[in-house]
Amino acid sequence: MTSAETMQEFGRLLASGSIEVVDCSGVLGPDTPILQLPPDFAKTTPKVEIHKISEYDDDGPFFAWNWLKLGEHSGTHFDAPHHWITGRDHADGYTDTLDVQRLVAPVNVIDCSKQSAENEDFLLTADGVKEWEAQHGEINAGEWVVMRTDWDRRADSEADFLNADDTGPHSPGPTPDCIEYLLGKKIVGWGTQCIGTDAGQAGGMERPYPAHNLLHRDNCFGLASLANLDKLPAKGAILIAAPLKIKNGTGSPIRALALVPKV
Ligand code: 23J
Ligand code: MN
Repeated sequence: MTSAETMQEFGRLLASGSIEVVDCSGVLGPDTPILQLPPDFAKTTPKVEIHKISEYDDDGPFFAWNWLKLGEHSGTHFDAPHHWITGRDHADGYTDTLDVQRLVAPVNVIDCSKQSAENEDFLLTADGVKEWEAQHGEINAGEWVVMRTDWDRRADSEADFLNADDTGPHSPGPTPDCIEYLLGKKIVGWGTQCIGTDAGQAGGMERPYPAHNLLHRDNCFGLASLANLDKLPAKGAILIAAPLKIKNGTGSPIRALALVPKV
């Protein structure tokens, strides 16, 4: 089949619902959990604000619209390579310069929901990924890899979502060897359902913040606060994760969409 024929069939399958579009974003609003940095960082991302301009009233009799106060790294969002110091020299590492061809790609969904329910500090290792590959097939170059933890079920409570105590945040994530292994496979990016791409306790790892440090070093992308990964197959879906084209942007909220074969 030519790509034109495949595309035509693909369009038919989408229109008929044989391919389902699954929404992998959470709701973005004033209740969206926001990353808390240690107190030594005075400047941080504010809560999302939605300000009404008009809604069919004196300020706009036949139109409704809002303006937003919104951090780049708020809610379901994209981390561009320039977000981290290790990625600072990639000219195509900003939201407005990155290669959009990379944003639409097959997605590997590694189900860690059971382990994460048992242990809120669960870490996915390279060996864990290899076990998953033995069961579901190899992860290939140019693909997304996402860690399913069902953490999106906590997203309507910032306290549960951040899950912090005196020892800091507790949420699942990858080990350094996990990210190194995936980068060796030439993935396009790594995503999680938690507040960031790294585990809550990643600051104390032997190589701190491995997802941020290593992914962006290699010009790869991060996705955080993904939703509905329980509705995706382990393999076989295509993920579209596209940031706004913010000038010199380091990230952006996204509407992450997965195309899932149903029949
Ligand atoms: C800024 C500083 C540290 C971290 C982060 C942002 C994120 O997790 C993020 O949203 O990219 S760890
Ligand atoms: Mn981010």
